[in-house]
Amino acid sequence: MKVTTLGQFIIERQADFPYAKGELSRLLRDISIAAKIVHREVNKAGLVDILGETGSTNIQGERVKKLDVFANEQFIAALKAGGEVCAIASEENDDIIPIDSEISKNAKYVVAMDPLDGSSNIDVNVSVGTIFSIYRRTSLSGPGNLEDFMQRGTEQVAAGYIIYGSSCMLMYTTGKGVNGFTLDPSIGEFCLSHPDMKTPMNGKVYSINEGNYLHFPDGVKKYIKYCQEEDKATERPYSSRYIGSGVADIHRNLITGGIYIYPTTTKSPKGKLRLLYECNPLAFIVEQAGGKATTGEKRIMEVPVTELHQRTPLFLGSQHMVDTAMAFMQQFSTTEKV
Ligand code: P6P
Repeated sequence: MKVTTLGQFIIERQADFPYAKGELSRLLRDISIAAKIVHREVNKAGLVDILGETGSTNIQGERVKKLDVFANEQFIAALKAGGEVCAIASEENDDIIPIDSEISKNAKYVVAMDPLDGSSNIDVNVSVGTIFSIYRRTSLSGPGNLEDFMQRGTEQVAAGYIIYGSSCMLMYTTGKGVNGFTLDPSIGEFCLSHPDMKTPMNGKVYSINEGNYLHFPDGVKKYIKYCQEEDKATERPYSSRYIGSGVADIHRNLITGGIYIYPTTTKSPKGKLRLLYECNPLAFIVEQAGGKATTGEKRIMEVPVTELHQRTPLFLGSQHMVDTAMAFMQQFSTTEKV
């Protein structure tokens, strides 16, 4: 079977962008380099001397960083070295990271990322992921600024995620479909394994932390009960699958069909997930695969971005399931006043 590496694929697809001079291609390559380094460390996390606890030191005598800090540093370093971005926003950093270097002086892009989503699962050997979103800068020159990130999800140039699971996969879109690549560690290359991915219009899996049930909006409570009813015609009850690592739940649902919901709760009155570097990139991917991503009321990618770490409720996955959940929200959406 012909092996197409991520690098080959990006170059082949560069023709999709007549004006592209290779910057976006190089940017995606920079991300994949960091992903390979993070994959190597995540895979070893079970070993005592590198378990993600700060304060311990590894055999080189370096202070061992928690893996999410390590991942953050790797992606920042790779993006800085690549010279294609003028600023970075990260879940790990309160403020944006402006990049002001000679090689980045003509950079056209900014990257928003969650370097290691679900990192609390590392110590129990559960899959985790990196989520990234790429925008064209709106500022004219010099280091990027906060305004460069205050763009709706519809303005994304590209988005994707890496899942560090039983295999390491990189999924991305530039607005012309979704393609998935699996890392072949024997050659150190991401190889095309899921060309032009499409998510089923319907599914039989719902993913939500039902521990928060009491504090969900009524529409969500009603939808959960709908999922649990016996009804052969619609193949209910559905299965409840919740890993607690969003990238893992969403990746599974993308392939099998399903819905992931993180609604408002008492603890998270605006929802828990972050709009800029979790919900918008995941929404871009899922929409490009034929799915849907909303706040329960409106399209995620049309929500105005006004703060770097802005939170939003998220209903994401198979189109018919999101539509049904939204219908319940519409009918009963007395979001519990918190
Ligand atoms: P809870 C991880 O922290 C995350 O952002 C998502 O990846 C995950 O689905 C969710 O939060 C888990 O949150 O409140 O259910 O533990």
